[in-house]
Amino acid sequence: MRPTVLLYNPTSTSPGKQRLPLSLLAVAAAIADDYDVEFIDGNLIADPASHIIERARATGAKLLACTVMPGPQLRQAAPVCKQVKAALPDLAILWGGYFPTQHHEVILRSGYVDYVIQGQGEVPFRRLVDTLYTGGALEDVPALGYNDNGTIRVNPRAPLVPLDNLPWYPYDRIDVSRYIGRSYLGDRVLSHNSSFGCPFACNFCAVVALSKRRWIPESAERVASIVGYLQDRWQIDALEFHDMDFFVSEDRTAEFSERIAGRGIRWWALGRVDTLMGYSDATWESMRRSGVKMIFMGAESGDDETLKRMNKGGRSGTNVTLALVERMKHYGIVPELSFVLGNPPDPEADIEATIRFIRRLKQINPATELVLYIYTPVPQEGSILLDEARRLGFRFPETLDEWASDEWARFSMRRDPRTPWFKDTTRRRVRDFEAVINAYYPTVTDMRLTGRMRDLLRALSGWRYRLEFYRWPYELKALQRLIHYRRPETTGF
Ligand code: B12
Repeated sequence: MRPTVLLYNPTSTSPGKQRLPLSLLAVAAAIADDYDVEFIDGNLIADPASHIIERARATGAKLLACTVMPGPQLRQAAPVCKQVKAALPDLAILWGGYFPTQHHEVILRSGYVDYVIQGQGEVPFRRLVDTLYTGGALEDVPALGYNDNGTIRVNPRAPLVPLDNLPWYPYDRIDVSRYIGRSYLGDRVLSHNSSFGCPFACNFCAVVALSKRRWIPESAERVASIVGYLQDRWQIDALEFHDMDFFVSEDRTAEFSERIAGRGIRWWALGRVDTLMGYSDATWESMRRSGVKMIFMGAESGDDETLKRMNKGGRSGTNVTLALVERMKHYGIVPELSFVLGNPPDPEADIEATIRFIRRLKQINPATELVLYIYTPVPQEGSILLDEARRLGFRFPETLDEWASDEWARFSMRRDPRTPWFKDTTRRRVRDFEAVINAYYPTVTDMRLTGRMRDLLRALSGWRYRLEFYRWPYELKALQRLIHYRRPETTGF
């Protein structure tokens, strides 16, 4: 009998919206030839703690490996792991992913998580599993953090491994059909991750700690084979790519687009404004033919000075964003732009500049989707935004239980973070503006909005939009609630 490793994906979204647990599939691939891997998904079961305890007893598993991002996942992972540790003190608990990469110290001092792995997970995970199941020294496991009798140690990371050298995800070990979703992209939508990392160092972004400015892609050929496999096996008609930046290499994008054209797959991915603006017309034309429907990009701010302070890098600038939304209109591909609002020290000025900018964007390309986040600091060496935040009284929680509280889960959702420099009136200004602009330009991705509802929303909000009077939009909020308005920023990314 092969030894078992339990893999736990804490809940991250509302029921019915679950996505393939890509992070765990990626690390499971590194051991699946030699170990039994059992996935436990908090999005699919009501009481993960009891389930984990039952499965650990039944299989004799020595390790529970858990992926954790801040927000709802952390909120479930912490109490569940605490309960599991109390019941089964000998079951080792490992956390990997975004949260443990940024906040290892607080996790390893909690008393209920034994290990963390930081950054790219596959190779360190394989080494740790072999060490725990067959013997070896913890010091030899790259990127591993552990509590050595009160001293927190973190081993140096290994070089990143090219994704083509890693095995495909072990799709046969989970019930993939439970993750096939429906969205504006299609009726049978799955997700994939085709690269790791991002070469830039924006100082509000959590990716930097994870990949340290490297980007390693799967080849276009392999990505296209995976798309073909998912289509043949599960009849998907659409795919979300959850890469940190899908589009870093124009050659790869062009080749991938050529390879999947004609398959009838609609797709969505994330990229940078300046990179995509640098693409040739020929590549854009191939992308259009290949079925890309929408591209998510961080526009971040309507103010060039703020973009500099964010260390956005490259050729970013508000003019580039304006030019790109115009270009995408030509190709019929929807730009989905996210903004990080309310940066210290002057969140009000920053927000007003961005509101004016968004009005210009919508005038050029009304189909542009908006995702309005509020700045929440992430630990990053040399980040002037974090330094500024600290100066203004910001502190990260000092215990894991505090991180898992309602207050800090809200912080991580980036809609109402309650940071010291951010007044409630400013938050209301953002949400009021959002209600008005979303009514005036209803999102194309909301499948429940009929033409008549769109007309009604537009008619009701017209006077406010024209007069730039966004306050107290109670009538619009009520109507939006009534028709279950889809807000992309709360459903994902
Ligand atoms: C898919 C995704 C989701 C999915 C969840 C999927 C799931 N697991 O169930 C959904 C859409 C539900 C989601 C939700 C949220 N997300 Co999210 N999400 C992502 C996204 C786009 C991709 C993650 C992914 O699967 N990547 C593919 C895998 C293969 O890569 P990976 O996760 O990095 O895993 C590697 C390593 O990290 C490591 N690793 C990861 N886990 C583990 C576990 C172990 C045991 C080991 C050893 C290693 C390991 O090894 C892996 C392989 O190398 C990332 C952004 C990004 N592109 O990374 C944001 C991201 C992680 N999300 C983020 C956030 C904040 C959220 C939200 C909490 C808030 C929000 N508004 O977006 C929401 C919650 C919404 C809600 N209503 O509940 C932030 C985290 C920010 C931070 N400070 O750390 C990110 C980074 C987006 C961003 N740029 O800001 N998300």
